[in-house]
Amino acid sequence: MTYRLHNSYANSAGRRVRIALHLKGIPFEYVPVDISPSTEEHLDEAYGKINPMRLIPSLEHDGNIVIESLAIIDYLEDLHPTPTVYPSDPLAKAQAKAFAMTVAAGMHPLHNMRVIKYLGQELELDQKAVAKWYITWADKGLFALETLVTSGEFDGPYCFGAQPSIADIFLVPQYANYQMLGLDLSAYPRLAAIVDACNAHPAFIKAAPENQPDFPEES
Ligand SMILES: N[C@@H](CCC(=O)N[C@@H](CS)C(=O)NCC(=O)O)C(=O)O
Repeated sequence: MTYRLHNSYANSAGRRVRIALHLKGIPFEYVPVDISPSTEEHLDEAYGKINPMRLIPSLEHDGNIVIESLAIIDYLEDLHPTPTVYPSDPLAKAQAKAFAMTVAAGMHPLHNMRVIKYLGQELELDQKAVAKWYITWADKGLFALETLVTSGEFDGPYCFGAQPSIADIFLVPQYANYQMLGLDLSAYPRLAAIVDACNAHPAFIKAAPENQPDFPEES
């Protein structure tokens, strides 16, 4: 019952799965996929047989493959329900899932490497236009996320209470991308406080890029 996670230290969707695996204390084999522009291993024929979208992560388990980070985490949740990554209250559960989906469906795809590359190389947008695209969709998404975590009645250091949930799992890698690119995040103080709390949690620390085996030494 070995889990093999195809991912990269630099892969934010893979980081979501790593956080879930560490929160649940599930051991797994780390299978690095080099997505750097000079290598693009994920576009290889061999990886295409694992993941037809040629995106990472992918999870191999008992000879089967599961793709898509949310589907992977739900699969792990079904097989290892404790500790859960979902709030027990049905409303909080729906809201935490909506938060995660806002990241996964409403934000991340618009910022993906292949999309940004397409805007520049195929549509020939200049750097300024591409940056405008990036910041526009980041700000709309971040505004929605900040609203989702401030409009409810949830206390605690995390998005929806005292325990990290699917919402925190999806927030941290996305927020880190924006931090890395130097976006102004000052309009989202609640998200900043949640990310600080998550970054002090052992599971999130273990899943961080710098703690992965393929993290470049001189990065
Ligand atoms: N919806 C997918 C997204 C996966 C994804 O977009 N992964 C990115 C890295 S974070 C990737 O493989 N990008 C390569 C590319 O854009 O060509 C999931 O949640 O697993």
